[in-house]
Amino acid sequence: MGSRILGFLTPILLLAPVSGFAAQLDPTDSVGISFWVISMCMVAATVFFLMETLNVSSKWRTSMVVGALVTLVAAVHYFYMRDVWVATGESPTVFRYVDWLITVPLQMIEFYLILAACTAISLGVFWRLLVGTVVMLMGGYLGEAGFINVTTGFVIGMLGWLFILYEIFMGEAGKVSSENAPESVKASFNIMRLIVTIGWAIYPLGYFMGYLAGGADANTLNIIYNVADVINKIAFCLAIWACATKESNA
Ligand SMILES: *C/C=C(C)/C=C/C=C(C)/C=C/C1=C(C)CCCC1(C)C
Repeated sequence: MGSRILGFLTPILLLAPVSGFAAQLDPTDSVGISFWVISMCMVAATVFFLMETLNVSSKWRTSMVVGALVTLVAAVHYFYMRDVWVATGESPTVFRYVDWLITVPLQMIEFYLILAACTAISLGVFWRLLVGTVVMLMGGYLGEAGFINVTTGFVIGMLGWLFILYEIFMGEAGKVSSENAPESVKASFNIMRLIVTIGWAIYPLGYFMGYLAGGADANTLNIIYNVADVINKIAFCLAIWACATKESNA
């Protein structure tokens, strides 16, 4: 099983960096370097989560595999975004949003999956979190790409985010976690929603600084988004790994 996964994964992981070797990375380009370093973190995290899938009991495997997909999809986007940045010096906004549109819903599914692995929960949790995510990201994208007014985009994005926060603190997901989940799952759920509250706040702050408060330069905005991504993806999935491992050994 383990060797089958690795045999399948290795070519993908090798192809991704190779496909991104087109432009020369300047050693003084700190934004370019941050894209590079984060690509490596995402690859390492992917291998880790996939291998750890073998150590958890079967009902926790889906959560672990979805976590690995988050970092895998992000790794491939980071290779490509680095290349866009190095070749053009411009922000890879479209690819950032394509990445978010795939990875953020996958992360939201995790709230549903970790609760479903240990207790009864309705599919409504999954759908509400998905709707909140799509509204949040579409608002942000339409604003950043210039299709709608930047302030309108910001407001729509904030409403989507608040809707997600409501669901995980006061809605069904929050209630089921605090009332029915075992301690280790509750602890991970709390860390994950802290990430969604504090870690995620970095993005609207970046958007606000970049487009509304007179403008941050592309360097700053990309560094902010990059640092946020590495924490919000890898630490988020590590929280899932922590409860999956604990519950499997219990
Ligand atoms: C791995 C990538 C993640 C976790 C990306 C998360 C992105 C956000 C939480 C973006 C939020 C935004 C708002 C809340 C309002 C303004 C527009 C956005 C899209 C930057």
